[in-house]
Amino acid sequence: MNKICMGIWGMTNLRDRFNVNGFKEDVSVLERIKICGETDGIDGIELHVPTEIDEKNAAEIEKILNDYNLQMVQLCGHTWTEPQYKFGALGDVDIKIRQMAIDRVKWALDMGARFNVPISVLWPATDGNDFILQTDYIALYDRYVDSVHQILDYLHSNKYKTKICIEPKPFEPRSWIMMGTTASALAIVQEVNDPNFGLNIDVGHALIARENVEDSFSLVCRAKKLYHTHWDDNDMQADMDVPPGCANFERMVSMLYVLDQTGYDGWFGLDLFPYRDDSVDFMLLSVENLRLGQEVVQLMNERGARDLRARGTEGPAMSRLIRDCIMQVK
Ligand SMILES: [Mn+2]
Repeated sequence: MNKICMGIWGMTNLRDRFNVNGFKEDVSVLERIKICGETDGIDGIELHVPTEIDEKNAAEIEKILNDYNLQMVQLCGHTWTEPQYKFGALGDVDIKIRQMAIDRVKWALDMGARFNVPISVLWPATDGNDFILQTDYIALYDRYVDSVHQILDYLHSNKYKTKICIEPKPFEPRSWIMMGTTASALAIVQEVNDPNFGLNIDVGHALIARENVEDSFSLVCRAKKLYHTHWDDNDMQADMDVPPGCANFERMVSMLYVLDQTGYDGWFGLDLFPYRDDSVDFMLLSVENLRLGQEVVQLMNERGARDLRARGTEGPAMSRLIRDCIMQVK
């Protein structure tokens, strides 16, 4: 069964632009990791260099991970929270800023190797545009791909096993972010064509891009490039990062169905932002919903979903099957 891990960035006081103080209290990084360890169903964590881990606290984090038998699953170089990255990072026009971003990702790979981290995400948060014709996208893609090649050269020269994953998101913090959809990220992944370079589909990002998520998961799995997943949900208006299944339970089942069909054996990462609510409750609800969804898929398989679907004509019958399986496993 796919293991579940939690992004610790969402487990503290969270600010938004209308309340820069947040509604909660800050929780230290070490405390957040302990809380993950104490939460049923959570087997790993995800975090950023250097905002959540650096050389100063790495030994303490290592001890907590061992104490709670937690795995560090994803370690990401933070390249969007400092002034130099306001107009871009791995794709920035300024070669010095681009180099800083590359070095930041290399730092995440070095630190990740110490923890045998399987995944490192690249999120092109600020590589994009706010104004019409502000950014030359052709040049941006050239620079970004060049940075990716430098990172992969470093990875291979150090014999790191980490898989680097692009995580597409259409907008926020920029009006538009480059490679904003699953298919456009896959185009770049296939251009680069490296076994250690693939995708992390963040379900909420695909939903605000109004993607047909069954199609997106199928496309990436068909290309054998789905290396990681981020689960969360929203009403397809904004990336609210509520627990998976809260807004689109049947859609969640459809994605789990495709992952079962294609044999995805990677992690389910939780990328949650409980601005107002309890982060443990968010994690528990996520675990409940994902496991319930997987049970629904198993029951659907037992009841002939694959044959029904292969016909391509059985819409109402499939809808009844999904409904009945959801009702039965509850
Ligand atoms: Mn994410």
